[in-house]
Amino acid sequence: MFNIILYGPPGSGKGTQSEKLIEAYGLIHLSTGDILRREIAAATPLGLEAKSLMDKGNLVPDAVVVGMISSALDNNPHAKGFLFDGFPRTEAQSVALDQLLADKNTEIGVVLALDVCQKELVKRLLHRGLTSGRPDDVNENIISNRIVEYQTKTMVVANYYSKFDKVVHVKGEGTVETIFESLRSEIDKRLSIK
Ligand code: B4P
Repeated sequence: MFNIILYGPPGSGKGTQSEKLIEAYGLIHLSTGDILRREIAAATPLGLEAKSLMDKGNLVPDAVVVGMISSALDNNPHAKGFLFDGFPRTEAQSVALDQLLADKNTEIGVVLALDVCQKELVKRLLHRGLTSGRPDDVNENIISNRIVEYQTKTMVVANYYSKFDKVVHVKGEGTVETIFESLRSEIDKRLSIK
């Protein structure tokens, strides 16, 4: 099993690149943002709790997202590997994920970190906001709050995995195809030494 974390600030291209990576490597895509938005659309109690936080650009509680990921892992016992997109977003989520994977005798193979400057992030998200229908994409103050949440709570995730020599930085600016090729080359390097 080969498991990947696609890591980066809001708007760095995680969702975009995930679509291509799961197709290329036959991985199961686990996007906590997508799972939460499905819960919101279905108006479940979890979705209602998450909506008020997400609409403001705040993270939802660790226990909620860890529970969602735990169920998703249990529901896919024959997966070749998982692509985690937008998870983990705090150190507590990272520790919980490592434990969940260890319980299944597997681990994270690589953390691919997409580097994109803040000006470009805001531009992309506002542009997506024109059509996405996502309340967290339309307002520049909410986008700024998402970036602050990333800086204060999520940047530690890269430090955490750096201790295990698992983080690779990839330039997240340029065409979608060029970035995909860079990600692919980093994954293939790791797969060849497995
Ligand atoms: P997410 O759904 O993870 O949203 P995101 O950070 O905006 O990234 P996304 O993957 O959607 O965007 P992408 O960069 O691909 O999270 C939303 C919210 O859910 C969070 O704020 C939080 O409240 C909550 N949440 C989710 N997971 C959580 C967790 N683990 N813990 C707590 N809370 C959690 O793309 C952005 C735009 O850029 C797109 O329009 C795309 O077309 C464009 N783009 C991509 N690549 C490009 C390129 N190379 N050039 C130009 N544009 C590009």
